[in-house]
Amino acid sequence: MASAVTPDRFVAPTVTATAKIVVAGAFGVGKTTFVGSVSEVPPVHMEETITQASALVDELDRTPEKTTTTIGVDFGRKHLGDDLVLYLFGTPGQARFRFLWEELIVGALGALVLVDPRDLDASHGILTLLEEAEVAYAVAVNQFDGAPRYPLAEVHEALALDGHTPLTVCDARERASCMQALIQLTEYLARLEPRP
Ligand SMILES: Nc1nc2c(ncn2[C@@H]2O[C@H](COP(=O)(O)OP(=O)(O)O)[C@@H](O)[C@H]2O)c(=O)[nH]1
Ligand SMILES: [Mg+2]
Repeated sequence: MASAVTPDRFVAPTVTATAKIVVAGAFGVGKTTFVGSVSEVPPVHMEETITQASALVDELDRTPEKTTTTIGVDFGRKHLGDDLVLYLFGTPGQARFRFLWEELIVGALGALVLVDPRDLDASHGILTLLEEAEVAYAVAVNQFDGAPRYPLAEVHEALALDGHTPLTVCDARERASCMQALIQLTEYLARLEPRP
């Protein structure tokens, strides 16, 4: 993207539209990592060290390397082309933070739902919430090292996605694949009826 303005500081003057995008998903699926990979501003994270009490309710066995759990939101920003800026908001996945992400999805153009192939079932709650709130979404499988590689058709079926819901694979640590997932979501949202 050619711009006279440094995108890490300012939004380019060519920008004519902004969109709020929610990066959603269950605990430990890679939301904070994803926002950090794509954001052109230092991502804002509100993290709190996992406590003994949280260890009882969060599923930590599959993410032993994870030492913090998000209690607030992740925030990032990314230009797409010259004219569009995405504002990314990561939502905490734990059910007890549902009140927070019900607030966060207000005004969102759409959501990218990250799923962990090792626990597809953990995503049903988030998908249901987005459907109830009528927030359009795409899904990206965050392909963790050593996790099973399911054919996308199987993931589509396991998550009971609608036929038109975009589904892709990414590595939340790797910018290019995250961008591909974001672009796929944005193109999908652009094809849907324009919102007021
Ligand atoms: N191997 C691998 N690890 C990842 C990937 N994405 C995230 N992680 C790690 O998984 C843990 C959970 O990620 P995090 O972004 O904090 O998840 P969140 O709870 O959804 O925000 C962290 O230790 C990440 O470094 C990935 O694509 N591959
Ligand atoms: Mg997080």
